[in-house]
Amino acid sequence: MPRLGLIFGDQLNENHAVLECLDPASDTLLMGELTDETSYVWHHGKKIALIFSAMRHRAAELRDAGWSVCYQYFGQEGECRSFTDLVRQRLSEADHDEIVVSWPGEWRVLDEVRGWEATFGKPVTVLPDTRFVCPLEDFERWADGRKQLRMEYFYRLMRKRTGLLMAEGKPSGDSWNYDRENRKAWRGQPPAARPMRFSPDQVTCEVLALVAEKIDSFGGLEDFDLPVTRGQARQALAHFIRSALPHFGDYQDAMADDEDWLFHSRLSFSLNLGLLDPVEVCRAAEQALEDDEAPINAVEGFIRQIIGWREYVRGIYWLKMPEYAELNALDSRQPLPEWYWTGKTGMRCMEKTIATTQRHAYAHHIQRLMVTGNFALIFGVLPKEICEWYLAVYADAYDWVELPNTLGMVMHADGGLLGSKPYAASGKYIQRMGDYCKHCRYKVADTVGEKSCPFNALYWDFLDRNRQRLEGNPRMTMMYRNLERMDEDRLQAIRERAEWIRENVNTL
Ligand code: FAD
Ligand code: DLZ
Ligand code: SF4
Repeated sequence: MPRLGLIFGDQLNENHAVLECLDPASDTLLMGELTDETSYVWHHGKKIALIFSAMRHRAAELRDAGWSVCYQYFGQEGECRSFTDLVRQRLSEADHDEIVVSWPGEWRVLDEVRGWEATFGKPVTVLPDTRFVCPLEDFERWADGRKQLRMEYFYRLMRKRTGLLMAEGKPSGDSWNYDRENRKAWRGQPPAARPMRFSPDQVTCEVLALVAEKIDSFGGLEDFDLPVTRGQARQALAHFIRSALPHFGDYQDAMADDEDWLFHSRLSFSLNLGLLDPVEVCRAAEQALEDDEAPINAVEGFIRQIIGWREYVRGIYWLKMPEYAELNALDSRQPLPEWYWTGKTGMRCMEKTIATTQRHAYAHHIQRLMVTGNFALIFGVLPKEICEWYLAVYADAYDWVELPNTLGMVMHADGGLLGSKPYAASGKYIQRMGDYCKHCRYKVADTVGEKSCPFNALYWDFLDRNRQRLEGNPRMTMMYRNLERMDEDRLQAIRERAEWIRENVNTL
């Protein structure tokens, strides 16, 4: 009897395990645009449009390749809200003796899939998710018995496994990591790279109209320009390698008031939909090094983000879920300030980062980490609320990658499992790495007083409040030494300013 293969909307990869296991001559593929998936957070409209358009294009490609694809359009007749409803509906129309999926990108969905044998009385096979370099069992084996998990050591293993930037068993250039060279501020030169833009075709125009009309979503839909097929994603990759990679390393940590992308790749959208393969992306960067088109600090830095951080956060997610989502090691309890959703704040760095987010469903890593993330950390936002925000507003956001980055890397709510120290910083860091402060109503040089930069008092207050938890961390010794030098009157004034900010945060 024929089998049923469910393709999740973010698993559009050509090497999908279900496609390798099923037979187009006898089996059916199932895909669906589902109300529950569009509403479990208040997603950005461009994120939903991207996923729907990419799904529709992929379904057409699969049909062209000879597959029978059963595709549920959003709002199509029938009460089909969830993946479970989708499978139930299909089984009511045709008989299948087995359901086959690939490991989903969210624990929530895996939990749902695990109930299907009982619900439908059919065997359910969960195949590996082939969008990643490191199988989950290998990550578990690597993590097993280690006192401390550190990305750097995992990354070296991935370098050896893939052979990327390796020469005769040694790292190319004799160093594993060139991060020290990647911390320049950007002062307008070289000109920022322009990402490749794709005009919406008819399919994308239809989903944009659908989202505008039928789905309550965050952010704007104007100027949608994202790649929605593998062909377009490959063009975007080639464009990035040519135009931005050479400077990616130097300005990786930079921020700029009037530049949304700088030298970032904007490839996370396509990588996380399976339109690009991580190793293919890294090989393209490696080739640029071999061709003398990009320096090693850029190429190594870029590859580290993909086979290092991206694989590492996914490994941590599956190693620790579902308990991970509940952690709150710093006991952060503040509600998320309202202007995270509206962008209406006088703090220029926040206003600009949120405006970029509203416009593009994108902000680059340093904006996510050191602006919106840093504020949430030092202000003490409840992890659940800030995680929900990040999961909603970015078009590359899925639980496997958003949660460890937000809860672990930004909020330190896992007590240091993912990263060795919280990335807490005052306004001085934001000033050093960009030019927002020049345009801000607050004074970055001041720590107390009505006009003082809110990041400053919150930063010292964060260190003070978390002294017991963080003081012993060797990577924070300098920070605590500076706090120690502060006299009690000054510290008291800072505490009062921080308290005022907490009580009046929505007016900032
Ligand atoms: P580039 O700067 O060009 O980097 C190249 C690639 O490296 C990215 O496309 C991405 O695939 C990978 N990468 C870089 N850093 C990370 C990282 N920390 N974790 C995983 N992959 C990484 N990334 C997501 O893909 N989805 C998310 O939901 C997401 N949420 C984040 C939340 C917070 C609080 C923070 C601090 C980071 C988050 N990131 C997330 C990581 C990173 O910010 C984005 O991957 C990156 O900004 C995407 O833009 P880009 O493609 O231009 O990246
Ligand atoms: C994020 C998302 C959205 C908005 N919509 C859909 C959808 O309609 N259909 C679908 O199959 N997937 C969607 N997704 C992605 C899922 O939420 C989920 O992250 C993955 O399918 C799990 O791999
Ligand atoms: Fe941000 Fe403070 Fe600088 Fe204003 S002064 S842009 S709030 S860091």
